[in-house]
Amino acid sequence: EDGSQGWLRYAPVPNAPGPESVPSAIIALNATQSSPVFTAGEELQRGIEGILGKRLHLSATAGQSHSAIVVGTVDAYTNAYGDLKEAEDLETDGFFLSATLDKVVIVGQNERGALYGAFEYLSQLAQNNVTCEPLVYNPQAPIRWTNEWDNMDGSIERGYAGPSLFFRDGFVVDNTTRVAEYARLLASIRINGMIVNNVNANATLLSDRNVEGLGRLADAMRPYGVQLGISLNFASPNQTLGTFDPLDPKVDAWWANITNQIYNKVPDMAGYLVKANSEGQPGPLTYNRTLSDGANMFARAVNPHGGVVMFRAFVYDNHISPVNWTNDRANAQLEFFQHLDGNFDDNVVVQIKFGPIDFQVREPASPLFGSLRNTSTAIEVQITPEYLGQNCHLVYLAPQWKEILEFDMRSDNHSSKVKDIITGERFKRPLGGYAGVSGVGSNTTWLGSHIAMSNLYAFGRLAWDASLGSEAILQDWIRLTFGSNQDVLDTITDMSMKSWPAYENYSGNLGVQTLTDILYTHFGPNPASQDNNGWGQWTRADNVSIGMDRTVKNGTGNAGQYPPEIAQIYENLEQTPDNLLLWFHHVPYTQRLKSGKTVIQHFYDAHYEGAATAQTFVKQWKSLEGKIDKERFEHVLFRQTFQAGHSLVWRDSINQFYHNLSAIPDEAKRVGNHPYRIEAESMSLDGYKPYAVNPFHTASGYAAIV
Ligand code: BDP
Repeated sequence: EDGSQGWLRYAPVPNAPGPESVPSAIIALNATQSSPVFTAGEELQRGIEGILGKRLHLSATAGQSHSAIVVGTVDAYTNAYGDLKEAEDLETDGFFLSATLDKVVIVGQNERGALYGAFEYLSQLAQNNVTCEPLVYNPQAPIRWTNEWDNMDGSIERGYAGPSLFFRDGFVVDNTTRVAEYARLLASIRINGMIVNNVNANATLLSDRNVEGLGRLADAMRPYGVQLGISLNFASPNQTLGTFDPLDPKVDAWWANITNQIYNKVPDMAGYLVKANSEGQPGPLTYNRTLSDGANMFARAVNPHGGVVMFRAFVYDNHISPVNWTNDRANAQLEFFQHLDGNFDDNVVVQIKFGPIDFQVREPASPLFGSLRNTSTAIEVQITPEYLGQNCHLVYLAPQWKEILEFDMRSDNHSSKVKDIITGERFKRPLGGYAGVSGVGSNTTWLGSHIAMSNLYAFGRLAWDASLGSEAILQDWIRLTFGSNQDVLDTITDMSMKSWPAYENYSGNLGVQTLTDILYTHFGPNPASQDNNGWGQWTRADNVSIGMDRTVKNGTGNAGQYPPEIAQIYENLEQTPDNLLLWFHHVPYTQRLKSGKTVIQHFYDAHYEGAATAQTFVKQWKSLEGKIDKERFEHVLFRQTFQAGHSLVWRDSINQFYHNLSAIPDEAKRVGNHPYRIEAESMSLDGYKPYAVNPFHTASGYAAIV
């Protein structure tokens, strides 16, 4: 069990009804190999053989549907078998599934939908839970894409699972076997698009050889209905034209031309993703053009081909002065985008990170969701936990995403949940959806950790249906990944559901941000780096008080960027929920929370609680020995042991840092008091010497040994 099959293992199911519980043949109503319906037929054959040990006869001929599993599009099905009344309820990518003992009907609105239906049926079989009732399944959002941050040299930005599946040494790879396997996993969770290269994009992607290569990647993904898209470097035409001004007709023509060339090789390309004027990347502001001028230039180029432009709202200057207390990076998105609402072409979607800063352990929903009414939007989340332990810690993220998706912006004093805004429903937009930064690499586990795959799985499930519960999604994933042993199910559920709160407890509390090293690694504690940096990720901690004052009254005004009902809550110290207190307010360490504790005592206690929870994960996991295959058991145990240790480093360094800063003792007298502990540098060990660690608080006694 090396993880390469993810949740599509098709392992035999104990106590499953016998092979007689499925029909004896499969009819897949399309014989073309690159068609998702053809894939669906093969997948059904493979899956049923694995789960029930029975190899079904597979054909593309619309024979006798009795005693068969029939899979196809509405058109193919009705041609062969006559009308299907549920067909009229199907939306793009949707499917109808009806499973009885002697006949299974899987009909997709399109080819992709048919494949989704096959995967759904297999998932139900693998969980021994086939739904008897015929049902129509439709997606809530049209855009359900992953964003791969893969670089042309084969490295992956914020990826923790080895080199890229797509690129190597500046070029698209030749062997696309694992690209197809990845597309298979994505299709099973109904992801329909994939941006294959980093948002910090390189113009060399557009060379003839690489455009040819993109065609190869798309060919590998097409049988799974996953459309390829690419990130663009805004300044790409500069080398040839000496300019990249989006209003220069020459530049426009350059993009139209290269776009035509790409569509020549990838006729079904999903579209472009653009990071402009952000963290040193070029963009339209370089020429005093607006961001919408920039976005629309690409929109014009892809429009004739039916493509979409995802234009990122993550626009900010990463050299802002920490000295000026009215500066606030959290304000940037609204400042850059609000006045452009309505100026974007119809095939542009503004892609907004879930919070106003950058994937922190706790952020409020980005206020931009509530204020763009005439622009299509998508939410961007990170499946790769850049600030959340980088897959060396277990952090199940669906509960965090759900909090944002369920958040009600109260735009115009009406229900305006983020999940209804991004589907286009709330503001009646034609497009919208989800982008998940995946971090998948060539490691057999895909993400570098078996147990982190719940996040990739949950992303797809929520992008299809945001009303699903985090725990229900998780349990489907556990059953598919580890089997249906009750102890395994209960234990992994318990660990995973406790994991985000635990991480928040031992990292940054009360909305203060994650408190990782901010300058580059984003891993491990470094609260000192959270101030005086140009990145605008500040805690404003001094020796009496902490937190960013984002009120309109005294602070940066960020609270006022929300629609009035929400603005009033965040403006007001008493009404702001404790878990966002320091996001919106600057308060003394002695400020009382709603719980009655002071801010500083909450910090101390939470760090002890969070680290204590991480210790229990090791014991919990060990209790599964023998109930999970050895390979995955050992691998996860290693990671959990690391997390347990690292959570102590987190606990002590954060507590010690604020203890030093505030000089307020811990009521329970734990902080700075570890009589049982012997520092490594106080021991003698041949061949090693003490080494002063930077940042100092990443080692309990300021030193490590090397
Ligand atoms: C930050 C990452 C950086 C990305 C950037 C982005 O640290 O690597 O390039 O976001 O999203 O979180 O563009």
